[in-house]
Amino acid sequence: MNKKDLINFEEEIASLFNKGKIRAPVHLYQGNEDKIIEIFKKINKQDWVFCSWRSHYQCLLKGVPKEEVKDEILSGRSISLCFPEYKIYSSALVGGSIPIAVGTAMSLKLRKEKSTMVYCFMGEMTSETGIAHECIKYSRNFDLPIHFVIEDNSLSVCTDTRKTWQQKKLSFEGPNDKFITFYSYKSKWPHAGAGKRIEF
Ligand SMILES: Cc1ncc(C[n+]2csc(CCOP(=O)(O)OP(=O)(O)O)c2C)c(N)n1
Repeated sequence: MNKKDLINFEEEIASLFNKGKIRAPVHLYQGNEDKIIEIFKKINKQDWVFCSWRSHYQCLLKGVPKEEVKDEILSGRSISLCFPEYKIYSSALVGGSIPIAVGTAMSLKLRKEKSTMVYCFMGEMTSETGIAHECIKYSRNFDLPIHFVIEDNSLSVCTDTRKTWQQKKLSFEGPNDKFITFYSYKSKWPHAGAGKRIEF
């Protein structure tokens, strides 16, 4: 899957959604293709990937066939795409997948499965929650095989995350390290929907 394939996939889903063919929420990506492709260069087949409500790109880059991802979206499951056979899991709850990702990393460490990593994606508002702070602190202190990817589109639905917290620089913004990748992007899509039928 290259940049063009990713963009075309989301455009097709947007058009199906706007035509009323998808009768459940969709959360689309746009503008972060180069960054997410770069991250996935390090993610191997045996690694686990945990996501939120916006996960089409992760599923495609983890190797789930395009048609399988599309079928699940058409069935109304875009918001919580799970493909256990491809080791990818999503939750529509803010913070919902983070402790599960940490538990998976703990299990890998206890079982000494050294060749497998966990990657946990979240938005920048999610990264400011208590659950994210605790999970990241625990993972660092116990040196778990997990890497957190924080994707900053500057908004929590329609609210400015930095204004909400009176914080010019967010908690995990800064130099990336062994445990954190923080990157910023700007999308053309609304938080949910595709700009016509239902959006917010
Ligand atoms: C427990 C819970 N509370 C509230 C929501 C509603 N909600 C969905 S996305 C979101 C904002 C998340 O912002 P961010 O983490 O920055 O992710 P983004 O969608 O901007 O990538 C909220 C509050 C939810 N899904 N789960």
